[in-house]
Amino acid sequence: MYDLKGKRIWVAGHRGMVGSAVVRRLASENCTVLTAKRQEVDLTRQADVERFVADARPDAIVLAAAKVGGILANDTYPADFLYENLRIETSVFGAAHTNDVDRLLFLGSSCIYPRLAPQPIEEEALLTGPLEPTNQWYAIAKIAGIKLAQAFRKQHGRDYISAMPTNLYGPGDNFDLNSSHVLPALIRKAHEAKVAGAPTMTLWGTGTPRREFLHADDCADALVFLLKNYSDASHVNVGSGEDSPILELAQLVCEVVGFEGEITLDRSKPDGTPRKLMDSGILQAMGWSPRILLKEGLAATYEWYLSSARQEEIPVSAT
Ligand code: GFB
Repeated sequence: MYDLKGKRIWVAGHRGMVGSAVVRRLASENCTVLTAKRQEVDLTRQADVERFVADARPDAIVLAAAKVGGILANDTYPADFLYENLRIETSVFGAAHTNDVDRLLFLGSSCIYPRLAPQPIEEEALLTGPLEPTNQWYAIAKIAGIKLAQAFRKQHGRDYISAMPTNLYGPGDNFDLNSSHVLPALIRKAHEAKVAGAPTMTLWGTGTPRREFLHADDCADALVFLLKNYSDASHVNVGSGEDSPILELAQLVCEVVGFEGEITLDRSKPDGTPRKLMDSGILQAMGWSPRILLKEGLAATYEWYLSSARQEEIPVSAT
């Protein structure tokens, strides 16, 4: 439907886990990938973004830039998550429209849905109930992004679309224990416990919440698929179709990393939403499905963590 051949595609947020995966994926398309240097373009500043878009003249934009973080960061820095994300969105959508960029793919998150949405969660569940309190700030910003895409489509006929990925993981993830999502945190904790010969590693919360995971490269593949094949107002879920309790995930991570100690629970930390398994039926019916199995993806991500840890001189072996 939308031929990428010869097109100039700006990937906003190209240094992040998803943005860098989209850049890798677009390398096999016959298009020109544009990126903006952080020192030159502050995506929260409308004037910077207007100037960049006017100079770079993209045909399409993939808006993968966002202030992101795990449950604790979301809960601790509500203003940053709401305000920075709203600013990025208004800057990029505004600059796209002003400069006549007619195609834009906005990236959201599964936390846009009500805390207790029926599972698996269909696209139609949006705005049918109260949000999960720990990440409502980020969720509101992402809902605003969906609405911006729909509003520019309705009022100005712009071909702006939105994709809602489930919880993502992969190379380039954030492994900082205070701000990361659960999988990178578990990889790091299991690794450090193994290296230290510690008897235990700690999991936040009760271990009972269920989460669905998708590898960033699968997500990027789905995004490029949507960019090429989808044009409608409704946002589209992007998931793997499988979820499991956090405690089981922790056990799988320990197996991959080779940590044989015990897992203990820190119940002072929040659980967040009890479950968020997406219904990705619309995307699958269009012909897309994920390829990377969780265990294989985790092993590759652990390898990536070890190689980047070596560069930062984090201990990687017990010697
Ligand atoms: O990935 P995560 O931080 O975010 O946490 P959410 C998922 C689950 O893993 C929660 C538990 O139940 C956590 O309590 N968990 C266990 C841990 N141990 C750890 C740990 O060491 N670190 C972390 N981070 N979690 C995020 C939202 O929600 O999901 C974002 O806050 C975004 O806004 C993202 O939507 C996709 O899945 O709860």
